[in-house]
Amino acid sequence: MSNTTKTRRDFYARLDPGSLVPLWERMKGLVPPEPKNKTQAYVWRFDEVRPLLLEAGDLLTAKEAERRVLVFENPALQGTSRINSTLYAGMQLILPGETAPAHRHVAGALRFILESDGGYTAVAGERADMKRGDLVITPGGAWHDHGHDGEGPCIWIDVLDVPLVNVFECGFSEELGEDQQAITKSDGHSLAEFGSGMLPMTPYSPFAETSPIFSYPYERARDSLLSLKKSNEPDPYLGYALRYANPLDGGWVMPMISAWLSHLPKGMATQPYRATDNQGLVVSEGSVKVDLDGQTFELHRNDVMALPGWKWRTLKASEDAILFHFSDRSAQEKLGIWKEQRGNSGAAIW
Ligand code: GTQ
Repeated sequence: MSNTTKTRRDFYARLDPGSLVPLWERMKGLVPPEPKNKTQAYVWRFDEVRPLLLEAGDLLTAKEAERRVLVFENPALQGTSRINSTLYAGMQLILPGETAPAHRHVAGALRFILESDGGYTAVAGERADMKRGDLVITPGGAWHDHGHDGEGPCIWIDVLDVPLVNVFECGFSEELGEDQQAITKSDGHSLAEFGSGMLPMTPYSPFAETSPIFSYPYERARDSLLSLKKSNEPDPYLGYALRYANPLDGGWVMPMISAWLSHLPKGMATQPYRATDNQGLVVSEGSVKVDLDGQTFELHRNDVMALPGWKWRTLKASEDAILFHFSDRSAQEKLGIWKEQRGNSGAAIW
């Protein structure tokens, strides 16, 4: 060891008891020249997860579990309950006659329904049926419970901004003490009031920064998405895409989670694209090949994939595909830090 090194080491050792560290030893890690994302690209196959979730259905009731969910924990983020660096996701099961009791938390949630015949969720006094492909959101702070009046298992994907809330260490949660909250509004009320292209004469925001519409039915979303084909060319980087919007400000559906749908017609291959948001996707229809930094993943109906931010990606549809996407883009945009790059031409992005 050279004398300089030894002198420096001795100096650092004397800083330590005073809770001081020399920035110059940390600088590169602290302020990286470009994003280094810890998330591992990973696929959860529906065919493998579903039987395990049904097994959990035999082991305990939804009420006992409070929420009977298998958490998608990214293999590179073990112990953190995160699907990627900033978001929580899991697959939830409710069986006929069960309820997941009413509770509320600061974290916001979205749910993308995979399988349901008679499942429903109640949010802030309104009930919404859950049907395959519907997006149902639970704004932070809103009471919510889930139930099932129908047949067969009801299965959906949960995405929550819990990790971000916990970075700020401002999470609260509370149980109502009842299986179900009181229903005070008619079914479809929020969609009628805010989601028909019209708005109340005196706009108000029942859920602060989150969209006042809490159920976005698949049928409508899918029709809109596929209608684009009649008059538009697909975006070469994204395919045909529409995002779930907050009608009050035109922004994303939730303040910390973005959600959108894309459609890739059979044979379409997207051009190289990358963005800083931590993403996930669910295959709603068809099959798709995702190439991420040279690694290829084949995804089929209901498979779920974690996508790290800032890695080059292309998508190829082996058959007509509809994908549900979620990410922390909404939070990044609000904080002014989101960036994207379309095409790897080497052009500077900032
Ligand atoms: O349905 O309220 O996957 O509170 C994790 C936490 C679902 C829910 C989750 C939750 C919920």
